[in-house]
Amino acid sequence: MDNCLFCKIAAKQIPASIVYEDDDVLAFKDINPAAPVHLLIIPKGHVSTLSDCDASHTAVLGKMLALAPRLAEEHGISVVEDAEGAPSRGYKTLINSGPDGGQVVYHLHMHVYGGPRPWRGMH
Ligand code: DGP
Repeated sequence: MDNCLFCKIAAKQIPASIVYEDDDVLAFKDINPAAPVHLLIIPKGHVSTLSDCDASHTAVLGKMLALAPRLAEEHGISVVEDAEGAPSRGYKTLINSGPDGGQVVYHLHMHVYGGPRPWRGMH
Protein backbone atom coordinates (compact mmCIF):
# COMPACT_ATOMS: atom_id res chain seq x y z
CA MET A 1 0.00 0.00 0.00
CA ASP A 2 1.59 3.21 -1.22
CA ASN A 3 0.37 5.56 1.45
CA CYS A 4 0.27 3.33 4.50
CA LEU A 5 2.31 4.49 7.48
CA PHE A 6 3.03 1.02 8.83
CA CYS A 7 3.88 -0.33 5.35
CA LYS A 8 6.44 2.47 5.17
CA ILE A 9 7.82 1.46 8.57
CA ALA A 10 7.98 -2.18 7.40
CA ALA A 11 9.80 -1.04 4.26
CA LYS A 12 12.21 1.07 6.40
CA GLN A 13 11.09 4.23 4.60
CA ILE A 14 10.09 5.72 7.96
CA PRO A 15 12.24 5.11 11.05
CA ALA A 16 10.94 3.15 14.02
CA SER A 17 12.46 1.55 17.06
CA ILE A 18 12.24 -2.05 15.84
CA VAL A 19 12.35 -4.76 18.50
CA TYR A 20 11.66 -7.84 16.34
CA GLU A 21 11.56 -8.70 12.66
CA ASP A 22 11.19 -11.80 10.51
CA ASP A 23 9.86 -12.44 7.01
CA ASP A 24 6.22 -12.09 8.07
CA VAL A 25 5.94 -9.76 11.06
CA LEU A 26 7.54 -6.67 12.53
CA ALA A 27 7.41 -5.30 16.09
CA PHE A 28 8.38 -1.78 17.11
CA LYS A 29 7.89 0.71 19.93
CA ASP A 30 4.76 2.84 19.81
CA ILE A 31 5.65 6.49 19.12
CA ASN A 32 3.19 7.69 21.78
CA PRO A 33 3.45 5.10 24.56
CA ALA A 34 0.47 4.74 26.87
CA ALA A 35 2.37 2.45 29.24
CA PRO A 36 6.04 2.08 30.27
CA VAL A 37 6.32 -0.68 27.66
CA HIS A 38 4.14 -0.16 24.57
CA LEU A 39 4.93 -2.22 21.49
CA LEU A 40 3.12 -2.74 18.20
CA ILE A 41 3.18 -6.02 16.27
CA ILE A 42 2.22 -5.85 12.59
CA PRO A 43 2.05 -8.23 9.66
CA LYS A 44 4.47 -7.09 6.94
CA GLY A 45 1.83 -7.69 4.29
CA HIS A 46 -0.81 -5.00 4.24
CA VAL A 47 -4.19 -5.78 5.71
CA SER A 48 -6.21 -2.82 6.94
CA THR A 49 -8.11 -4.21 9.85
CA LEU A 50 -8.97 -7.45 11.63
CA SER A 51 -12.29 -7.46 9.77
CA ASP A 52 -10.41 -7.84 6.49
CA CYS A 53 -8.69 -11.00 7.66
CA ASP A 54 -9.76 -14.39 6.36
CA ALA A 55 -8.43 -17.92 6.54
CA SER A 56 -5.37 -16.89 4.54
CA HIS A 57 -4.29 -14.72 7.48
CA THR A 58 -4.52 -17.43 10.12
CA ALA A 59 -0.81 -18.17 10.17
CA VAL A 60 0.32 -14.57 10.44
CA LEU A 61 -2.30 -13.82 13.10
CA GLY A 62 -1.02 -16.79 15.07
CA LYS A 63 2.51 -15.56 14.66
CA MET A 64 1.58 -12.09 15.93
CA LEU A 65 -0.16 -13.52 18.97
CA ALA A 66 2.65 -15.96 19.74
CA LEU A 67 5.19 -13.14 19.50
CA ALA A 68 3.54 -11.16 22.31
CA PRO A 69 4.71 -13.37 25.22
CA ARG A 70 8.18 -13.62 23.71
CA LEU A 71 8.47 -9.82 23.53
CA ALA A 72 6.95 -9.54 26.99
CA GLU A 73 9.69 -11.79 28.31
CA GLU A 74 12.36 -9.75 26.57
CA HIS A 75 10.96 -6.47 27.94
CA GLY A 76 10.56 -7.64 31.52
CA ILE A 77 6.75 -7.63 31.57
CA SER A 78 6.06 -11.36 31.47
CA VAL A 79 3.74 -12.88 34.05
CA VAL A 80 5.91 -14.11 36.91
CA GLU A 81 5.27 -15.44 40.39
CA ASP A 82 5.85 -13.18 43.35
CA ALA A 83 7.43 -14.37 46.61
CA GLU A 84 4.10 -15.92 47.69
CA GLY A 85 3.61 -17.69 44.36
CA ALA A 86 0.88 -15.31 43.18
CA PRO A 87 0.88 -13.96 39.59
CA SER A 88 2.81 -10.72 39.25
CA ARG A 89 3.57 -8.22 36.48
CA GLY A 90 1.91 -9.07 33.15
CA TYR A 91 0.79 -7.27 30.03
CA LYS A 92 -2.20 -6.40 27.85
CA THR A 93 -2.64 -7.29 24.18
CA LEU A 94 -5.14 -5.27 22.16
CA ILE A 95 -6.30 -4.97 18.55
CA ASN A 96 -8.45 -1.93 17.80
CA SER A 97 -10.75 -2.50 14.82
CA GLY A 98 -12.59 0.30 13.04
CA PRO A 99 -13.63 3.73 14.31
CA ASP A 100 -15.78 2.47 17.17
CA GLY A 101 -12.92 0.16 18.14
CA GLY A 102 -10.57 3.14 18.37
CA GLN A 103 -8.47 2.20 15.33
CA VAL A 104 -6.50 5.17 13.97
CA VAL A 105 -3.89 3.53 11.75
CA TYR A 106 -5.42 1.28 9.09
CA HIS A 107 -2.73 -1.36 8.92
CA LEU A 108 -3.57 -4.23 11.27
CA HIS A 109 -1.57 -4.01 14.49
CA MET A 110 -1.60 -5.55 17.92
CA HIS A 111 -0.66 -3.41 20.91
CA VAL A 112 1.35 -4.93 23.75
CA TYR A 113 1.25 -2.84 26.93
CA GLY A 114 3.07 -3.50 30.19
CA GLY A 115 5.09 -2.09 33.05
CA PRO A 116 4.15 -0.42 36.31
CA ARG A 117 0.71 1.23 36.39
CA PRO A 118 -1.04 3.63 35.98
CA TRP A 119 -1.22 3.49 32.18
CA ARG A 120 -2.67 6.37 30.19
CA GLY A 121 -6.39 5.94 29.55
CA MET A 122 -6.53 2.24 30.40
CA HIS A 123 -7.49 -0.02 33.23
P1 DGP B 1 -4.66 2.46 16.95
O1 DGP B 1 -5.48 3.47 17.71
O2 DGP B 1 -4.90 1.06 17.47
O3 DGP B 1 -4.81 2.57 15.45
O4 DGP B 1 -3.14 2.79 17.34
C1 DGP B 1 -2.22 3.35 16.49
C2 DGP B 1 -0.93 3.48 17.26
O5 DGP B 1 0.11 3.76 16.34
C3 DGP B 1 -0.91 4.61 18.29
O6 DGP B 1 -0.76 4.06 19.60
C4 DGP B 1 0.28 5.48 17.91
C5 DGP B 1 1.05 4.60 16.96
N1 DGP B 1 1.71 5.34 15.90
C6 DGP B 1 1.13 6.23 15.05
N2 DGP B 1 2.04 6.71 14.18
C7 DGP B 1 3.22 6.09 14.49
C8 DGP B 1 4.54 6.17 13.93
O7 DGP B 1 4.82 6.90 12.97
N3 DGP B 1 5.48 5.41 14.52
C9 DGP B 1 5.22 4.59 15.58
N4 DGP B 1 6.23 3.89 16.08
N5 DGP B 1 3.98 4.48 16.12
C10 DGP B 1 3.00 5.23 15.57
